[in-house]
Amino acid sequence: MKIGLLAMSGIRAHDPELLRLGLTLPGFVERSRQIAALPSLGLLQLASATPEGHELRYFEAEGDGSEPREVYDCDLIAISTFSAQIFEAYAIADRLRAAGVKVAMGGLHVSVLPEEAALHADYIAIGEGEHVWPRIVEAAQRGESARVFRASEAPPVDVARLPVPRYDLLAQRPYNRFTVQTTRGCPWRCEFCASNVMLTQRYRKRPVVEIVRDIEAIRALRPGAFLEFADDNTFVDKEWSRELVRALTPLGVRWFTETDISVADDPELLELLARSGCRQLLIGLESPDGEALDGVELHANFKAKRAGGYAEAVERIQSYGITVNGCFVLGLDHHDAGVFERVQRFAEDTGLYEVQVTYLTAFPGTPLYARLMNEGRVLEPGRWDLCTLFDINYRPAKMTVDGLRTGFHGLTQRLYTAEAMGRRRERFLARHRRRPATAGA
Ligand code: B12
Repeated sequence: MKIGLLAMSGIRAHDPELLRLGLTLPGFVERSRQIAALPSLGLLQLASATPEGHELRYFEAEGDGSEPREVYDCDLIAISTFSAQIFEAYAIADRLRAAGVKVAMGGLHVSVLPEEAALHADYIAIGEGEHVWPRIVEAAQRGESARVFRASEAPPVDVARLPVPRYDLLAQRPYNRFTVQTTRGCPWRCEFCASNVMLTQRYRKRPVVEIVRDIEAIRALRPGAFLEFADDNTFVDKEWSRELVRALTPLGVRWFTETDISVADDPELLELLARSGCRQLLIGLESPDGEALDGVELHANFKAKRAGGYAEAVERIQSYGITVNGCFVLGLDHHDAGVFERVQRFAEDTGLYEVQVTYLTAFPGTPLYARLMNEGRVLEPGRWDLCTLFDINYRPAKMTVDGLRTGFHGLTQRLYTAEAMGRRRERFLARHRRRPATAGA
């Protein structure tokens, strides 16, 4: 069969005022441009699990949500889904099926809403795809009727034995940033998190040699490529982390990842990170105040417990010359209209190199979504296109929707001007006397 892998890349947001601001705020635009162009690792991973004897091609949907014409030459198209673009993905799937092309869908969104997806696709995958994908390919080849495939009904995916993702399928495309996965899952359960934790219950680390193998495959294809780890939380196991970072150092790669604040607890790891080509650590601080974080992480109240030490931890990490991108979720239940000022002050006082602000968002399948639905606080249930992190899809507890929006706009205007960014950079240099290695470099 001719099999097409269709990625829906790019950034999504609808709020017109924020979009207007985005066009004029350097900090916002820069990061969006960098990340918008990432390929779909999920699909490349499926490609490497495809049974022999099929012709494989990788496609990207266009920015306007339309599909390239060549997808209609395929017998089967695999689409990977996030909530924000799900309606575009369904529309493409409907057109493909009307033209007689079989459609398989998987990924975060359809894994939590398979019944909805079944209205648009022939085959739906729930959970990790490596073991169900070959079954889907066989079903399509035999012309089997539509059905749902659950990862839980196949043997568990062993992340210690993943084949190299088929990066080679991207050879003709102008990517210069690639994703590599080093871990799956996260030990924490933040109420709002709609990430890999939805697909896998346990936190799993890959063998360092295999991660290096994957990076070598990228380097062979595109020497000098920038790497982003597609992890939820990379440095949970500090011993394994040190082993990983030691192995990355001689490769001379530039890379970026997401982790939790406990990375600050390990001076040896920080020293290794500083020499490893790590350009930036993105850390979900979520809120400057511990009170607002109480109960947000459902297993051990991790975030609330650590919040008191945030400032010191950020200072320690950055003192090694590693820039921190501190992420804040605006609109938590304890957040009142003073939160915008508090986030800005925190960023100023701690000397955070970079700040990312997004709205609290009720993603389908999350504990937050269930709670807010129960409380009647989800605005327009089913409007998955609002799940962008830059649009509001729920009623905040201590602010109006408009208050949250206006405060957020004001904060972005203050955080992302060229002057504010320059100030953060200068302060980093002055305090740490090291040239920051940035994620864009
Ligand atoms: C890299 C990345 C991106 C890249 C994606 C590139 C791409 N085309 O895939 C870019 C920068 C484009 C991106 C954009 C956005 N992202 Co993003 N992104 C990530 C990130 C960091 C890693 C994703 C990844 O590669 N995972 C690793 C792969 C191996 O896993 P996977 O994709 O889930 O695939 C596995 C299974 O799902 C399954 N599978 C997947 N697809 C299919 C298809 C079939 C047919 C089958 C059988 C199986 C299958 O098999 C795979 C292997 O097991 C995650 C956070 C994270 N740590 O996961 C956020 C994340 C996915 N992003 C998120 C969001 C919100 C966005 C944006 C809306 C942000 C914005 N405002 O624009 C946009 C969405 C735009 C869009 N086009 O839809 C959310 C999504 C939540 C949700 N439920 O939808 C996440 C989880 C971050 C978060 N915690 O909020 N993102």
